[in-house]
Amino acid sequence: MDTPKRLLTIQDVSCVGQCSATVALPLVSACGVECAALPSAVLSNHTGGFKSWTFRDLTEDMSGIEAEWLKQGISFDAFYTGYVCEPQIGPILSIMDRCAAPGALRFVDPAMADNGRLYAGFGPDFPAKMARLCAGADYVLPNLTEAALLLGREPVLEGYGEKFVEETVRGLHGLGAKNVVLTGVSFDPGLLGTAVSDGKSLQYDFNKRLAAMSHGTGDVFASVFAGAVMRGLSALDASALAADVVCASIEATPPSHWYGVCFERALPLLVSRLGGACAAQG
Ligand code: PXL
Repeated sequence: MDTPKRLLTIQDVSCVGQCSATVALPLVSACGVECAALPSAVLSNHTGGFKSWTFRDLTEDMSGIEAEWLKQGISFDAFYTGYVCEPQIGPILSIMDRCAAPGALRFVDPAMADNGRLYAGFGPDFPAKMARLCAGADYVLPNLTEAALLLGREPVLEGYGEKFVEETVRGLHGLGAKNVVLTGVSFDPGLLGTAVSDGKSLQYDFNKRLAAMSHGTGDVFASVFAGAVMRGLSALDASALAADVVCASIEATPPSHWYGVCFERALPLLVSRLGGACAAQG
């Protein structure tokens, strides 16, 4: 029997809110990949729509945890970062450098903004700091707002064409990212999709646009994408699977459930799709 891959996710634990680590742990696990978690902070709930929250910064624990892993020879086949704060970027880069198994992959979701705006709590100079993390990424997964901010531009959310997407993707490669997975792309009001680029070719995947706007869908997407790539799917196939899981999660979420998506109800779909895809690869 082969040894399962081990991925380390580094992002906050929002105790309530179905985002970050509480989404990554079940979804990466459902992909058949071991998911270790380094919480960057603990919040009572996420900052997107709740009126208030508590926030405990865990930056100062990071170097001790890293030292312990080095002492024990613990390493990871992949790293997946999400919502993190500026002081954590240096310690995260150190962990990625020193606790990497040979060939370890880096998935960076620069979770900091959506719908044209930074999340509460991030200042205007944060995107430039996040760009440091993106520079070493094997896969960077911004939405359109995050991509613009990483490039020091005003977000453009509608009225653009393929040239704009190509130029944005080129800019993200210019930061140093090997593969770019740009989410929230739309050329047709009825369709919403993803642009996937390895720096040589750019491909698109589109799904029907769903009416509901939902928190945490970026985290669902990135978690499934990272897990699926670790299971051997191509970036385009992983992206298509992640988008299908996001759509199924949104469709399974009642309107009264405003703070996240009911991704739990899409777990059977994920397991069956990935099991089949990976069995077919041998
Ligand atoms: O889903 C992104 C996210 C993650 N973590 C925290 C957040 C948000 C979005 O608002 O507030 C704490």
